[in-house]
Amino acid sequence: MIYQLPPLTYRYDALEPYIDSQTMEIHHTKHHAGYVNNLNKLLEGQAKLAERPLEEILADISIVPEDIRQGIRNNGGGHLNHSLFWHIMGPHSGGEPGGILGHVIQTTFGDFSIFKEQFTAAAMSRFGSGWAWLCVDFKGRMEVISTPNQDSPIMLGYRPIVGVDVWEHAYYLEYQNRRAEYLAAWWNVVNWEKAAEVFSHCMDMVAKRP
Ligand code: MN3
Repeated sequence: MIYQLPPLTYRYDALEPYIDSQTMEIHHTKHHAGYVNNLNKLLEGQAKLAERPLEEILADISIVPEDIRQGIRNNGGGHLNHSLFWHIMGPHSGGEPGGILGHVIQTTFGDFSIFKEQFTAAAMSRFGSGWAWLCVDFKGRMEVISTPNQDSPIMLGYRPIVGVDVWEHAYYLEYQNRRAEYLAAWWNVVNWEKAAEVFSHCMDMVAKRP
């Protein structure tokens, strides 16, 4: 499969003042595009591997030939992680999720504010580059986790619902080293309706698992 950079469904300046336009544009057209291009290069001449869904490859990275394994891990993870990141953000967003997603967050963590604290703590304590995630495990249980570099939660047996990029390229232009400020602002661009669709899809996948 030839991977393509997914277009954003909103403008680069749509997340202002929380995430600035220049950061969005560089992040999408340079960083994410770079992962996609590298992934396609790595898969050249790997017809059998390339026909498997990326999720499946990352779920069992040992199937990847050793000489391209780390590259697939970094660039395949980077592609999946960013695709979800753009999808669950948007203008006129923030607040708290309603519906089943809101209910499950409440029953899992006690309260939305406790979830938010745990998620922020996971994002703050990630040393160097990586991500914080709200995930479900193979039984559909909700959990907050963090991954280094571009590792995908899929590599650990989770399905990601919401993730925040804490690589410095995600916030340095606007917030410099102030990750806490970026995270505080980021909650305002989380599109919980989109997250609810992702959650529903994840729970369908969990239900279909033998
Ligand atoms: Mn990034």
